[in-house]
Amino acid sequence: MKFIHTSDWQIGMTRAFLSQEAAARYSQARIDAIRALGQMAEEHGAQFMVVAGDVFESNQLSAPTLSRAISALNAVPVPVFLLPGNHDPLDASSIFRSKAFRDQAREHIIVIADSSPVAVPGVANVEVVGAPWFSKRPGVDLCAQALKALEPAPGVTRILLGHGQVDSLSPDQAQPGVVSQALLEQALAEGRLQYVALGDRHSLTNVGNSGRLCYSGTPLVTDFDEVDPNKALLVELDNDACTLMPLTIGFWDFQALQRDINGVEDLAAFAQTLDAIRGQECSVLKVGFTGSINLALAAELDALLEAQSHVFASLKRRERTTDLAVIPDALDDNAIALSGYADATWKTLLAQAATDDTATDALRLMYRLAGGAGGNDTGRGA
Ligand SMILES: [Mn+2]
Repeated sequence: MKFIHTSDWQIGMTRAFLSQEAAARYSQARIDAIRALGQMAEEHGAQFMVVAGDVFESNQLSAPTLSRAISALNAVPVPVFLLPGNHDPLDASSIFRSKAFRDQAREHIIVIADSSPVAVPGVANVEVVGAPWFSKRPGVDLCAQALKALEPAPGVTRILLGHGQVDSLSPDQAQPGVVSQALLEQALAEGRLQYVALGDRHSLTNVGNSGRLCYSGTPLVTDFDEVDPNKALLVELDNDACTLMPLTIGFWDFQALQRDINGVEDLAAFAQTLDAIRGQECSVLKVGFTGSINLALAAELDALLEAQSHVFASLKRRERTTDLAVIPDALDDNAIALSGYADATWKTLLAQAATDDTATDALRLMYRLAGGAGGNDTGRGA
């Protein structure tokens, strides 16, 4: 028996660092991921799919986004179990209870509304047991609660669908909703469950040593700190064996880089790094710079970032980790020809630059405006 374990689709998620154009493509990519998952199910002979929470970014989604997501869901050729998570809890305003959802979602889209076992349509002796979130802050371990109420069913393969951080990985174990890893492992060892499909961590994570307790991670990257995003898991349960196969779904990439720039070679190497990135239009970069450069190089760096920012989905300077000293030198003086008032201003600013960052910024601007080496609008190759 095979199925696909996925989670954290976060349909409708927006990211502030994306331009309007990139944001539209990113939103569409989240919906395309649903279609890709459906294709994977077909390709690998998976009989159903479980989505372990945070299907939607929130319970308030625009009508077009919701309709497009449901349309993609409807096209998945196998039954799909949706678990409400912390982003889309099954509360009074739940998106799963909305008229739009109920009207449009087809019968094979199954929302887990409580923890009673649900038979998988068309698959004999397989049940999904879910631990849905009913609010954004549960007061108990919902997985433990679902297990407690579970009657034994010999001969039935059971998959628990849960959402939240397990205690062994949680930064805050005092949170009442934290999931007990030991209880889940015990249920697996006793044969009460055959697999636990978790959501909430956006990185693919195998928890503990059972080989049956996993976070699938998000099928499309959502943040810079995710270790193994863009994945889903193909799970095969066969008698006593559980085989996991990671599937690559999304192809967006978020990277935080750090660069030390002290001369033209460093800048050239950085430009090469940018050039070598594949799928630039789906790549989000934030770059922190350290080092010490003159005005000419600062102008070239500005120009490079500006030109490349049109190619990437997002390319931004990471202010928090940037500590780049711009120190005007003799080369800068020689590179531009100023006279009269401009020259006097330049010299005044130069004198202040050692102790005043604003003076340095003004010098950078003057340098660019005066067309100093490479300081025209396109910069490189000038
Ligand atoms: Mn999530």
